[in-house]
Amino acid sequence: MKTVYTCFCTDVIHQGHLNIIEHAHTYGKVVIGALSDEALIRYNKFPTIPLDQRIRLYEALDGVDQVIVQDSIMYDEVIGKLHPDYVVHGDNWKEGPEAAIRENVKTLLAAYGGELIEVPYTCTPEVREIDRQLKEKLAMPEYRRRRLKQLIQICPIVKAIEVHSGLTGLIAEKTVVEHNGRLDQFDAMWISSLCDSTAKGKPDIELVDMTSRFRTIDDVTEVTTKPIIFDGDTGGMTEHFVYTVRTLEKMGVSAIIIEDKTGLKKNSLFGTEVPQTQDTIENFSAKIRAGKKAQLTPDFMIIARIESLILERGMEDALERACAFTAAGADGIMIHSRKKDPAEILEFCDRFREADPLTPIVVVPSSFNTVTEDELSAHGVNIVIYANQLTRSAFPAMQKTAQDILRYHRAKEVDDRLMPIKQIITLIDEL
Ligand code: SPV
Ligand code: MG
Repeated sequence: MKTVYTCFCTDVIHQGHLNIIEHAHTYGKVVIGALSDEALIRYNKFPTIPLDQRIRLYEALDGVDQVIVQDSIMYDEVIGKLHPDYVVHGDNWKEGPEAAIRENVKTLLAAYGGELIEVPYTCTPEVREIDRQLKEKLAMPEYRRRRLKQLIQICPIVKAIEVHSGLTGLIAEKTVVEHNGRLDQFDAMWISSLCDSTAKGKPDIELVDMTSRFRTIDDVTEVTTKPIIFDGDTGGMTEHFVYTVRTLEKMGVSAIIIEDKTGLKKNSLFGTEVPQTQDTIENFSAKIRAGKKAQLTPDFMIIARIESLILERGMEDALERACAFTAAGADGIMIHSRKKDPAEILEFCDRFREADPLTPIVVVPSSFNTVTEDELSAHGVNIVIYANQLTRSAFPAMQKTAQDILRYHRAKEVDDRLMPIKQIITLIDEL
């Protein structure tokens, strides 16, 4: 009896999967791989049901002889263990990042004479409708809100990228790359006060009001499913902050980060070059407590951001605040620095982790950008936020295009570096 292997990364079985099983069954004993949660996430497919339920779902299908877990999107381990005579897959993986998985399977099979069988991908209106419904479900506030806490449990480090519009939201939602045999994508989105304000041509001083910030969130949630971390600046007056928490929660936002500053807020990356006042531990703790009391679901997170290193108040002050804010109910601590060297951030993380092994730590490596995700994770960091890189890459590109059109009195000279017209008119999917 020959062994036929196929890997499933779905929560819903449709005709396409049944076709694959039927086809596989004609070759021998059918073994299905259930892709693990961590691998599914890296592959940009967030699981809506737990792994054990997915396994039971696959086991119940006619023609399936065995279900095993596949821990990685690449097949090295599973093929090494199982040595299937055949691997069956839909033929829709010949382009884009998935092509690397196909190459991986072909190489592994070739080493011992196994065979890859590709069946035509089923693209009926029913299959498309199921995919659409699944996506809509993930975008609903209840699902989206709780997703950040789920990711913190599953991922070694949660990666968030700044977004400030529907378009940047789509980049965060859809960008997947293959690099060194791994697929990767962003797990979450950061609605930065700096970039949200900059996109509106305003300074980052809490001038863009909450109603306008909420509109940005609406634009992003309309076209995405990934969880949102909202930059709440100082959180404003406690009496206002409690309403902000309720509204964000209702919108499906997963977390707000508020910084322990008071008075006119300036961007942290100015450091001590401009006057900035840190709030007292007592006042800021009271704000956190009020926010926690106001929230209605267990999913929403209030994360306290500590500005002691930015304002050069020292490591001891930062650690004292971290413990106090956690005791006041903060669901996470963000520690910020504007030094190029990550040393003080890593020292904070190590020392906070000695005192508190669990409370999630968030960092924003804009200045200390040499540090890698693996290093941060090894020091106990749970969330890394790439806070402004999309805006900082787009602005110089747009500015140069504007300058060159003025310089040459036509657009021909800039055309080579532009997205083709065909691509821009088809970039946004229609329903
Ligand atoms: C933001 O992105 O708005 C932030 C991070 O608050 S920073 O700009 O580094 O202060
Ligand atoms: Mg900010």
